[in-house]
Amino acid sequence: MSDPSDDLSSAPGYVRHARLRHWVSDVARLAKPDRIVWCDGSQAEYDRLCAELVTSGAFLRLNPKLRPNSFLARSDPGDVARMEDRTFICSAKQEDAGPTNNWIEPAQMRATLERLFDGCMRGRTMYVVPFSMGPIGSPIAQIGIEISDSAYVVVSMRIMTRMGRAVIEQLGADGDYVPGVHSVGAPLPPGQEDVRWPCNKDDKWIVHFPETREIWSFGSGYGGNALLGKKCLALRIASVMARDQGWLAEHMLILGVEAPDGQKTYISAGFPSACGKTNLAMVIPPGALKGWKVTTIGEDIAWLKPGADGRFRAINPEAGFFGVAPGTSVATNLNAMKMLHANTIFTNVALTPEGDVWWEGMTDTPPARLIDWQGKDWTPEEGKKSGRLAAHPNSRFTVPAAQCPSIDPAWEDPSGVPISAFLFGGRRAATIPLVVEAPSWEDGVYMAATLGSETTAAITGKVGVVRRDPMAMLAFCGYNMGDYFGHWLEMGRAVARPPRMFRVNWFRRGADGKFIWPGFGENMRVLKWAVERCQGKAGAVETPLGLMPRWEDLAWIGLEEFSREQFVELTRVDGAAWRDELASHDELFGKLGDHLPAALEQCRAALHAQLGA
Ligand code: SAT
Ligand code: MN
Repeated sequence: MSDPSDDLSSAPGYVRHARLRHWVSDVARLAKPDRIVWCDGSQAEYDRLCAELVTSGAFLRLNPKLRPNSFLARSDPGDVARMEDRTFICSAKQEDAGPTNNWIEPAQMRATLERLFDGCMRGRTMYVVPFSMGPIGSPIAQIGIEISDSAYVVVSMRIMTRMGRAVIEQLGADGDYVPGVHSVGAPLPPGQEDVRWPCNKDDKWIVHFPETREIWSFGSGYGGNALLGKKCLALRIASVMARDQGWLAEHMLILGVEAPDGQKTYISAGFPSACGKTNLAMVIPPGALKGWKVTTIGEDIAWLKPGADGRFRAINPEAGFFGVAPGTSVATNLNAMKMLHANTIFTNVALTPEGDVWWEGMTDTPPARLIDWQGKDWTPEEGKKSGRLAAHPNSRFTVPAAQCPSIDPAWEDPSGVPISAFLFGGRRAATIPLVVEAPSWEDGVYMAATLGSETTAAITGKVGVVRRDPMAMLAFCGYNMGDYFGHWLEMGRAVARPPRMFRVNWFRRGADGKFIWPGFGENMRVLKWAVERCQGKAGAVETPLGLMPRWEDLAWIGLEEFSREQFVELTRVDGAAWRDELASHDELFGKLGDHLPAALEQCRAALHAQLGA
């Protein structure tokens, strides 16, 4: 076999970028694939790759009558979520990665990568995937090139990003791009049949070099580990660019709220993975709130730049949604259910005998018979007995954003939408009230910096323990968390009209252990209050934590069964619990040393005093 890396002309004629061609052949020389394919992003290429994945057994074509042009992929049971303990920020100085990131000295890491990637694509195809995060040509967008030996990654990237030839043309002869190299880390010896989901069982690495803006990912084919445009580029690398260039790259949804008078307010909201960002981004207001409408711009990531009008302008850098399937139903997220009608890749959900998909929470009663996410027979009775779930709790759908019924007409506006409010929330069974507005930008940054959440299945590790997840960026901030807080403080001064800041908690539980707040569509009541606060229309009361709505400040029409007593329980500030809460803020802040901005120390001292703690 000839060595494809010797042949620089493997690049199509439209690739005029010499540096890019050289980088691709350098990677090929190291990884030694059997062949190189430059992806053009066409529908024909997507269809061909999906057909190949069906033939190889990696994809199952769903019943075209029920779910046209859609597929089911089942991953290796050891490769089902992001792996934070295998994620590294390899800045030149450890201090720049900070205490919240894993760090390895760059030269040492490069030596490890050389060893791992040497020959890792043998027997496989090396795909070159040009992609744009953000509308191609937008002043807020960034271009990346992902090299991957996974066709699953290629078809997923075509949904999640603007991918293909148009991006190469935008790059021209010398445009800047973020290079990312991804391998499943499973070379295929000649004559050996491939497995359904190749990955490396022993070795997984998700590596970032922030100074040189490079990404290397080895061993996993799943989600944010492998689709390098998402958490790796759009958050970890972009957060560093944003620090250097004066903007924000955040783990936030973007939604539009239209009031009955037609006035539109855009809100960006940060929640940790699997805390309902997708549901909130597509929320359908309760019918009783006549004339209120919500539109969707993004459901995971927001890039925000100070605009000429003195406000942050936000874009969703992605073009698709990689959402958590379990819990999604016509009751919890009708827009999502509609958007998944076709052209969707499902990963690790269950399969019905009719050739459609199912997951826990999709319907109240599960189908009588299913094939579970690992391809085994499953019945509700057996599932109940063994506790075995039909769909993996971090099973996902990958779907074009344009299919979302609530997609905002401006979602691809290259200049972004103006943001009036930031919301931050986590999953907290106790202590944190329904909603608090920060009295100042500094207080808001403090609130966001001390965000805590119970961990979910979106990451490997223990589920349900509270951890500090500042701005929902713990796993995604590509530099020192203390410096990141400083950057946030500074960005509030970089715009004439900084957004108002709110902290929310949909997940508080009562004495009976049940959620107090009905959540989902009813969250609209909180959005409405936030919007009316921005417009100077809604009232609030000062509390030791900040500004909170009184009962009469929220709209209750259509939710008459929710009592004042429940509202009191939902918004109660429990002094003893807050003393513990503040102590746990110390835990995080203590780690940051002299990188912790003094303004946040002052906020904490003020809060101590307010609470009499
Ligand atoms: O990082 S993923 O894209 O796998 C999903 C998430 O954790 O939000
Ligand atoms: Mn996310």
